Order: sequence, then structure tokens, then C-alpha cells
Amino acid sequence: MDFELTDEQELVRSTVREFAEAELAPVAGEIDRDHRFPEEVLPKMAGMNLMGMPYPEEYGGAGTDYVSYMIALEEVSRGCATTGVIMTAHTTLATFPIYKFGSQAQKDKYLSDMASGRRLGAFALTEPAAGTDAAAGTCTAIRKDNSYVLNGSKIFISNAPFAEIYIVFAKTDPDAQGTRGMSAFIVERDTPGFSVGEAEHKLGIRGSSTPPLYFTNCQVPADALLGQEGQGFKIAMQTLDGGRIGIGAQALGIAQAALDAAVAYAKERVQFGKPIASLQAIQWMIADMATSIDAARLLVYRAASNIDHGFPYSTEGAMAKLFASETATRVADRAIQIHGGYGYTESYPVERHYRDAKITELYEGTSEVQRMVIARAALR
Ligand code: COS
Repeated sequence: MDFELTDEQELVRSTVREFAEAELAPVAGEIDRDHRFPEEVLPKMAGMNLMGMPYPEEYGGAGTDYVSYMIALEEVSRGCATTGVIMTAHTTLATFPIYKFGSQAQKDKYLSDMASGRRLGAFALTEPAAGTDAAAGTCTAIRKDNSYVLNGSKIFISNAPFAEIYIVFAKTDPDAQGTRGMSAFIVERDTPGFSVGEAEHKLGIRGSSTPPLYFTNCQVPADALLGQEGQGFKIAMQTLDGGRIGIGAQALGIAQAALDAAVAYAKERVQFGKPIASLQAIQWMIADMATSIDAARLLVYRAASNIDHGFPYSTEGAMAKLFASETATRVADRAIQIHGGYGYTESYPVERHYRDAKITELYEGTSEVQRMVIARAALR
């Protein structure tokens, strides 16, 4: 891979790879099997400044460029896809809206704690009847004196209940048409009327907790409003624009892990008296896997580089996520194929990579949503 990286970016890759190989990969199987949120790795990642990489040092971040952040996320996800989603849901989905849209008081109150990894964040947009149609949510936040009262529920909220700070989207004007009338709020975990439900049992990324949230007359102060009233949908969309590049990086890490496993297996597995790596059928699969991973990597880095250069990145991020996520699923499928029947068992990691890969085609906008975003731009 010859995408020109700076010395600093290469250093991020080697440092995070070493960490992921030593601390994440060895426990990834157990975390998956036990559906266990890997709480113990988060302070280690915070200690390495991995929980707020793109935010300024004055706010507790690492002050790196976005490409470096994507490289780190790719390497973390190569070691453990669950840890990758915890990192990106916290760093991009929960912290970015405060960094970008928060008042100075909100930044002072939350940003340092979040960017330094002291307090974990979550992002609550999806509702039972509002997934792709994100504007169809029915959660309300009605102004009452100097507060807002939240009622309704959210589902599939990554990082809950381990998060302490939640970005919650609710209708401040339930009668408004379409995407208008939605606002964003910062809700702290111990707010009365706020509760977290039972975590879902999922196909993959099983260590990542994704329970529903419930709001029952949950009263937050008026200054918990993030940005302006009615700006919520655009805050959500702009946040997801960056988040989708992160899911592309996560997919990339999963795909790379699957290819690494397939290559190692192909070299050691002997059939017909020789390693199966010498068979052209296997070589062609490996060639296609390596090529699509490189293409996905270029798309992810290009989208991240657009952020670093102040260029638009919504369409580029959608392309990166679309291609990288479908690559991850395909590569993991091929990795199982190369392993034969063994690949279908828990004795090898490729069945986990296959299960972990699938979610990247679903969350932060399905592949169909990415195609909508890309097609709208192409047809504009
Ligand atoms: N950045 C800023 N503004 C954006 C935007 C973006 N990326 N995307 C849309 N908007 C704005 C539009 O410009 C429009 O503004 P005006 O009303 O001022 O013209 C407004 O938001 C509504 O946009 P649009 O008409 O495109 O909204 P749709 O209801 O058609 O929704 C999709 C578009 C489907 C793309 C959107 O709902 C979506 O991304 N859904 C998936 C949600 C998702 O990813 N959920 C995962 C949650 S986290 S796991």
C-alpha cells in the first residue's frame, strides 16, 4: 500500500498496531463469546490518547489529523471490531457534536472529559420506527420554563449503559413537517426519568453493548440543548458524515484481519501434499481480497483527507463506508472459504470476522442509505 503517509501517521499505525496485537486481539474472541463490554481496555486507550484523537490538545484530545484517527481505528478494529465501534461511537458520534455545535460552556463542561476518555459518550438517534427514516422519530422534548421534558425511547444505542454522556435527538416541535422540529440534547446518565434497557443479543460485535434508552418525563435544563432548536436533523447528518468514514475504517480493519488469517492458514494448511497457498484457486481469492482492501483503504483515507483539507466529505464518506463495508463482508466470506469447514468453527477467528463485518453494512446508515447519498450527489 503506497498511499503517502507522513512519518507521524506511520508512527500512529505502528504504535496502535502493537497495542492492538498485544492487548486487543488476544481477548477479542472471549469478549465476543461472553458478550462482554471490554471495560478494562478503555483506560489503556485513554492513556494512549486514543479516545479523542482529532480534537485539540487544549480539550484533552490528541490533536491529530483525521487520517491518523482513521489509521488508529483501522488498527484497533483489526485487533477487535467491538473495541473499534466503542472508540468511533464515542469519538465521532458523541464527542463531535459537542465540539462542532456546543456552546463554550458545554465544551468546557464536557469536551475535556470526553476527548481524554475519562467519560464515555453515546449517540441516540434511532428509534423503533425511525431507522433509515431518521426524521420519523417520535421522541419529544417539550419546553417547560427553564427546562425541556423528554419522553419516548431510542434503540440500538452503542456504548450504553457504560456511557455517561448521551447526545439525544428529540422533537421540540412535534407538529413540524419532515426533518424540521428535531433538536439535539446533551443528557447525563444520572438524570431522573432516564433509564437504559436490556442489551440486544447480536450476530456480531457482541462485546459492544446496544440497549434501548427510555425517557419518562426526563427533565433536562434548557442549556442541555445543543445548537439551535430545530437544528437536530442537520446536527445528526453532519455527525454521521464523519461517523461513516469511521465505520469504513472499522470495516477495513475487519477485512484486513480476515485476509491476514486467510493468508496464514493458506500457507500452513496442506492438501494434496502441498500448502493450499500454492493452488491457483486460493491465490485468486487472495488476490481479489487484497485488491478490494487496498481500494477500500484509499477511499477511507481520501474521505478522511478531505476533512483534513477542509473539503466536502459527505459523498466521499458514503462511498468509503459503502465500499469498505461490502468489502469486509465479502473478504470475510472468502476467508471462511479458504479455511473450508474449519472456518465455520470457533477454532479460527474468521467466523467472528464474518459476523462482525455484517454490521458495517447496517449501522450509521445502511448500504442503501449510502447509495442514496451518493446518487443524489451524482444526479445533482
Ligand atoms: N449535512 C448537513 N445537512 C444535511 C445533510 C448532511 N449530510 N443531509 C441532509 N441534510 C439537510 C438537507 O440539506 C435538508 O435541509 P433543508 O431542509 O434545509 O433543505 C434536510 O437536512 C433534510 O434532508 P433530506 O431531505 O435529504 O432528508 P431525508 O429525510 O430525505 O433523509 C437520509 C435523507 C435518508 C439520507 C437520512 O435520513 C439518513 O441518513 N438516514 C439514515 C440515518 C442513519 O444513518 N441512522 C443511523 C443512526 S446511528 S447507528
